Amino acid sequence: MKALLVVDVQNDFCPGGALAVPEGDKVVPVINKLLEKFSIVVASKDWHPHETVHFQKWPVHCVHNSKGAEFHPDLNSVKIQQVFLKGTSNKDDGYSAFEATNLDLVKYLKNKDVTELYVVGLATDYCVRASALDAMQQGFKTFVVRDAVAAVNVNPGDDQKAFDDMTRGKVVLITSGDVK
Ligand code: VGL
Ligand code: ZN
Repeated sequence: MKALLVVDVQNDFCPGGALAVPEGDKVVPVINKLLEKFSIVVASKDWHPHETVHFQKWPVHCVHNSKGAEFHPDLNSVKIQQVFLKGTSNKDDGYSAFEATNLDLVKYLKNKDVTELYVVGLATDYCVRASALDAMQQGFKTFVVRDAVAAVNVNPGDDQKAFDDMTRGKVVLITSGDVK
């Protein structure tokens, strides 16, 4: 079975949000089209407490239960079968969806006989990268859909660095047209 993992398509990571990814909202229509091609769809949410060491590196964003932590309003979120909450501790960043604390993502996917994971969303250079590398480590054949991700790019070229890291980690980079 294949599954789609939608990473952190939340208001705070989109233009106008507290930690906006340039053109972060451009991934939304691409993801909405991809949603139709999967029978198993899960999503992660960055879901921080009010105070966390994470906010020493980043502006305050995606505080649990806030407007900024909601999915982008145009994301077809009715297709999402389970949400995984991460970054919930006040002691670490929790970038990877596999660090979710409400449910175990590996167990959830393996229970549904998922062997191939397609990763999309925000941000390429943090949570997408960390989630894709963890997925490979956990034994999933892992794909990242290049036109369905966008990067923060704190430093120019961070997106390319992330793609290089993922390729080195045996993650396969594809475009949305490649998904059957
Ligand atoms: C993320 C920076 C801080 C992400 C989360 O979702 O990629 N980036 N927190
Ligand atoms: Zn965060």
